[in-house]
Amino acid sequence: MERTFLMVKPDGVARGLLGEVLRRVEGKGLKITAMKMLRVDEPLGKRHYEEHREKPFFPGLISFITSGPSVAMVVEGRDAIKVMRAMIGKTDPKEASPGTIRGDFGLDVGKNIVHASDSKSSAEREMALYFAPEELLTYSRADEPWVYEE
Ligand code: IDP
Ligand code: MG
Repeated sequence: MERTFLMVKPDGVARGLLGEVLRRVEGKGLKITAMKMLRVDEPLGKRHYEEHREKPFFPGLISFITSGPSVAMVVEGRDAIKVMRAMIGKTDPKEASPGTIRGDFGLDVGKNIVHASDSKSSAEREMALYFAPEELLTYSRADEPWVYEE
């Protein structure tokens, strides 16, 4: 099993898309093993997006991510990183396929609703930014035998 970090960003929360995102994650068979609502502050936002520090959109990205509450999650399942990236769709919602979260609900790259880790190393880094190890819970979903072949 693999873990990834997923966040519904301030636009997703403000637009009432939290339930929609959770429904898709749960429906896929993925397991939410940690979740919290928080308002990302500037230091945390800058650490989260540190790889983009030199990009022209960085200041706008930081003011957006700190503009209201977000919901941070750890999502677990087989190939969770790749699966979750496929479910959110391309960064620019105009290019994201219909059926993906960004493709179904977004129009602008600066308001693309969700974040999901793009690799094992970013997943580890991002989970640690938002959650203490003891906040990651272990439990079984009743449908696991019907989601996985073995
Ligand atoms: P990702 O969220 O699909 O991993 P990244 O390239 O890592 O995409 O960019 C991080 C976030 O920065 C994007 O989700 C988006 O909110 C924002 N962003 C990326 N490129 C642009 C841009 O060209 N203009 C404005 N915002 C951008
Ligand atoms: Mg990224």
